[in-house]
Amino acid sequence: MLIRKSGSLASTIASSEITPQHTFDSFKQDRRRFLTGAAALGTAAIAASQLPAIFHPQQVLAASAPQYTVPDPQTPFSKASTYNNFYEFGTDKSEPAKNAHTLHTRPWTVQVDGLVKKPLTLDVDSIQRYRPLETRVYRHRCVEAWSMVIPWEGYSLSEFINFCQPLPSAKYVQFLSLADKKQMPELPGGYDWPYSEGLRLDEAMNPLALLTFGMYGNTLPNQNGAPIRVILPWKYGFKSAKSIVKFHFTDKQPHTLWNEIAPSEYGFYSNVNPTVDHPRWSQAHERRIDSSTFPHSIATLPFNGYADQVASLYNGMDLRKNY
Ligand SMILES: Nc1nc2c(c(=O)[nH]1)N[C@H]1C(S)=C(S)[C@@H](COP(=O)(O)O)O[C@H]1N2
Ligand SMILES: [Mo]
Repeated sequence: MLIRKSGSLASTIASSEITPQHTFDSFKQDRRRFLTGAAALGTAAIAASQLPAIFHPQQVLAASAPQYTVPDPQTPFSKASTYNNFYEFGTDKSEPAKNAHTLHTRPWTVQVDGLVKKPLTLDVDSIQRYRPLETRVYRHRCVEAWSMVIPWEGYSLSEFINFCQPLPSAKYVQFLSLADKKQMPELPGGYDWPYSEGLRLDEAMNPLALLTFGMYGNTLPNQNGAPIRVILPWKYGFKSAKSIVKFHFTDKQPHTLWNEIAPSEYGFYSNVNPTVDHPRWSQAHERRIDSSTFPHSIATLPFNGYADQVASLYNGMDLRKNY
C-alpha cells in the first residue's frame, strides 16, 4: 500500500521548477548587503576617496576559468594606459592620460532604470563588492584596426544584470557614461553627449561580458574608464563604454553615439569581423600596439577569437547587414 507522507507535495513538482532554498536565500542576502552598502553612501564614499588606487583588502581576486584568458603576449601597462580612446578627455590618443586626472571617481553613483522591477541608485563600491573580482586576459580590438591584450579585473555583467531584476519586457541594456563639462573641460563639441552604447540583453548576459573595475591588478586608471566600465571582447572597442553612470533597460534598440554619427561605418552590433571592412579601411588585419611583440601585424579573427563562446548569439542573422 502506498502511504503518502505529509509534506511530500514538492516531489510531485518537476524539480526544474523549484529554486533551491539556499540559492534563493543567499541571493536575498546578497541583495540586502548590496542595498545596505548603497544606503550608507555618504560615509562609505568619504572613506573610499581616501584609499590609494588599489582594491579593498576584503576583495578576493578569484581564479578565472581558462576560456577567459588568452595566452597572447600582454600589452605593457605603460602602453595600455597612455594610448586611449576617451573622447570626453580629448580626441587624440595621448590626451586622456594627460587630462583625465580631473575626473572624480569617488563618490560615484550608478543609476539603474527603465524596465526593471525597481529603479535603483547604487554606490560604485557596493557594486564592486557584490562579487569577487577575477582577472581575465582579453584581446581588445579597436575599430581603427589596432589591438592590445589586457588583463582586466571584474565579474560577469550577467551577475549585475540579474541583481538589477530586469522585467521580462526588457530586451536591451544601454550604458551611459558621465558627461560633465566641469570634470571634462576638453569635452569636444559636435557630439551628442553622453557617450551611449548598448547590447541586446542576451548578448549582455553572455558570461564573456565583463563588468570591469580594474586592470593589471589595480583599479582602472581614469583614462581607461574608472571607476566602472564594461568590456565586450568580441566587439570593437567602442562598444565598451567607460565611466558608466547609468544602466538603462529598454524594449527598443537603444541609441548609441557612434551609430548615430555614422551609421554606415559603425553598426549597432559591431562584432569583430575580418570579412566586413570599414568603408574607409580593411578589418582583415590589426596592428599590435606593443611594438616589441612580433609580428606587428596579425590577422584579425572572427568575433576577435571568441566565436566558440558567442557566435550562437547571431544564428540566422546576416552579419554583413548586421555589422
Ligand atoms: N565614454 C567613452 N567610452 C569609450 C570611448 C569614449 O570615447 N568614451 N572610446 C571607446 C573606444 S573607441 C575604445 S577602442 C575603448 C578604448 O578603451 P581603452 O582606452 O581602455 O583601451 O573605449 C571605448 N569606450
Ligand atoms: Mo575604438
